Amino acid sequence: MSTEAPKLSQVEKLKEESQYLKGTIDTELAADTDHFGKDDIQLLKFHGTYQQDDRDKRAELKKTGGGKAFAMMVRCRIPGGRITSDQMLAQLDLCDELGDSTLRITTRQTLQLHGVLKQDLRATINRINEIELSTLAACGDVNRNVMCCPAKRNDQVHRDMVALTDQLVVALAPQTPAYHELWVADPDSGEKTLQGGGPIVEPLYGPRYLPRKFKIGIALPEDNCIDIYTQDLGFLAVVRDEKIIGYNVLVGGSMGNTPANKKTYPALSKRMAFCTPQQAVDVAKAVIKVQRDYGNREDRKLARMKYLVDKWGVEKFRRAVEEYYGQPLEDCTADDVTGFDDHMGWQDQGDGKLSYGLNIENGRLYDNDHRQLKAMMREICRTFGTELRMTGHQSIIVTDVDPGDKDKLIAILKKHNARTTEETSTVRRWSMACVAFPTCGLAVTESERRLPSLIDDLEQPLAKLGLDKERFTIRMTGCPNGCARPYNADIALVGKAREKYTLYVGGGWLGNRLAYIYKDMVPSADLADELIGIMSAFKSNANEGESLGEFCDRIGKDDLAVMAAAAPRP
Ligand code: SRM
Ligand code: SF4
Repeated sequence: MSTEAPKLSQVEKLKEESQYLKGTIDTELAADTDHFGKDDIQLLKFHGTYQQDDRDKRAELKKTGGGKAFAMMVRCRIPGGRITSDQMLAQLDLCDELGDSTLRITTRQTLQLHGVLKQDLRATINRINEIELSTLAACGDVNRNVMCCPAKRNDQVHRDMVALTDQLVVALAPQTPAYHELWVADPDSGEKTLQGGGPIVEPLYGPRYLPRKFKIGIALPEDNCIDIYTQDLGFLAVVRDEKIIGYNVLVGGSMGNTPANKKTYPALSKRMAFCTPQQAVDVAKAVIKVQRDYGNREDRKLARMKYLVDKWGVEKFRRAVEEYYGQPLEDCTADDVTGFDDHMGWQDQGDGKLSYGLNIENGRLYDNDHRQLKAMMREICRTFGTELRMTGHQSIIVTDVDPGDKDKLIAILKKHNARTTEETSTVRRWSMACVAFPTCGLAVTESERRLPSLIDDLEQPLAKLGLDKERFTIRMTGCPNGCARPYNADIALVGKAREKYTLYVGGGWLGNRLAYIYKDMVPSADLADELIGIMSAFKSNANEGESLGEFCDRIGKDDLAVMAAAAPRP
C-alpha cells in the first residue's frame, strides 16, 4: 500500500519539529509568565496537562482590563483505574496544596487535578511520578488511558484482563525521553537525555505520533462497563470454561463530532476479527500502525480512526491490520455484549473479601458543608489501606474489605454525609456529566454543575410513575465532543448553545446502539419537563421488559413526541 504525501495540518508540523515532544517547554517553564505559548500548549497535552482558564472569571477580568485566570489541568494515566490508598491520599494532598482543592474522577477511570498554576506544574507532575503514577500519554495523539473492567474478582478471567491492560500500557507507551527530562529528572543534576540530533526514538509512533487521540478498552460480554463500542480499539473477552480463549477485536468507535461539520459524526466500533490472548498486543500495535500510516493528517476534525475504518470498510481495514501483523486473523466469534455492571454496592470478590462500589456524583471529590467526600476518601484510605479502582462511570470501588468491616466502611460514609448505594436513586446512579464550565475551554454550556439539580427534579416524578427502580443512562455534556459518552445512552443532553441542549434518546445502557436526536436547542429550564414527558410515555406505552432506550428506538422521534405530549404527568 502506498499513499501520496499528505498536506500536513499545523499540529502535524508542530509534532514533527518538536524533538519528540520537547518543544520549548523547558524554556517556557523557566519563564516568569502565568501561561504557555500556543505551540507548547499542544505538546503539553502529550505530557498529560492542558492549559485552561477559569471561565467564571472571564467577564469580570475583561471589565478590569485584565487577561485570563490561567491554570493547568493535570490528568494521570491510571490503567484500568487501579490505584493504591497511598496514591489516592497523595492525589488528595496535591489537589489541596497545588490544585483547586477538588479531585476529579474521569470517565476513563483516571484522576484529574484542576487549577494548577503554571509555576507549580513541574512540582505537581514530579510529585505524581514520585508516587509511581504518570501523566505521560494521559492526553495527546497517542494511546491514552487503557480502560478495563474495574471489578476485583479472584478469577483467572479478571486477572487476565488486568494483565492485558498492563501489557498494552507498556507496549504502547511513548518512548520520548522528553517527559523524564522535563518533569522527573533533577533540574540541577544536568541530566539530559534528549540532545539535539539524538538517537531516533518512538519506534511505534514515529516523530509525528498518531493523527489523533487513540483509546482502548477491554470488556466482558456480560459486563460492558467500559463502553467498548465507543473505543477506537476494543477487546471483548471470549470466555470458555472460565478461561479467556481470546478477544473479539472491535475498531473505529468514538463519540466526538462537530454538528456544523456534516462530515463528522459519533460512531460505534465495528467487529473486526478474533485474536488469541498471545496475539492481542501485536494486533493492537498493528491497528495503531494502520491508523498511523493511513489516518488523516490534513484535517484534525476527520483524523480519528473511525473515519479511516468507515472510508475503507472494515474488511479492507482488517486486511491492512493483518498485513502489519504478519498473518491472517480469525473471524469474530458470536460473543457480544449482553450486560453492564456498574459495580456499585457490595460485591463478593471470591477470595473471602468484599468490594464496595461507591457512587461519586460526576466524579468530583470535594468537601463542603453538605458533603465531605475528600475527608471520607482520606479516612477510607487510612482505615483500610487497600487498592481502589475507578469505574468508567466516574465512581470508585473500595476493594479487599473484610466482611466483618462492612459497618465500619458504611459508618465512614455516613459520618461524611456521602450517599450510600442504597441512598442513591437509580437515576442518579446511572447518570454522568462531563466537566464543562468553568474549566473546559470547549464548553458551550453547563454540564457537571447542571446535572445534579436536574436529577433532583426527576427523582420524585419517577417515583410517582413507579420508575424509580428503572435502569437507564442519562449522560450530559457541555458541548458535542462527547466526553461523558452521550451518544449511546438511553438519554443524552448535549450542550449546543448557552443554556441549550440537544436531547438524544434511543441508545441504551448496553452501549451498543446509537441514540437519535429527539429535540434540538431545548432550554435548560425545560429539560426536566421534556424528560418527564418521555418517561410518562414510556410508562404508558412500553412493552413488557422493554428498556427506555429500546422503547424510544422502536417508537421513533415523531410518535414519541406525540405520546410524550399526551402522556399524563405524575
Ligand atoms: Fe474529553 C477534550 C475532558 C473523556 C472526547 N475532554 C476534552 C478537554 C481536554 C477539552 C479541551 O480539549 O480543551 C476536556 C477537559 C475538561 C476539563 O476541564 O477537565 C475533556 N474528556 C474529559 C473528561 C475529564 C470528562 C469527564 O468528565 O470525565 C474525560 C477524561 C478521560 C480521561 O481520563 O482520559 C474525557 N473525551 C472523553 C471521552 C470519553 C472516553 O474517552 O471514554 C470522549 C468521547 C470518546 C471519544 O474520544 O470520541 C471525549 N474530549 C473529547 C473530544 C472529541 C474528540 C473527537 O474525536 O472529536 C475533545 C475535543 C478534541 O479532542 O478536540 C475532548
Ligand atoms: Fe468540555 Fe465538551 Fe468534553 Fe464537556 S464534552 S468536557 S464541555 S470538551
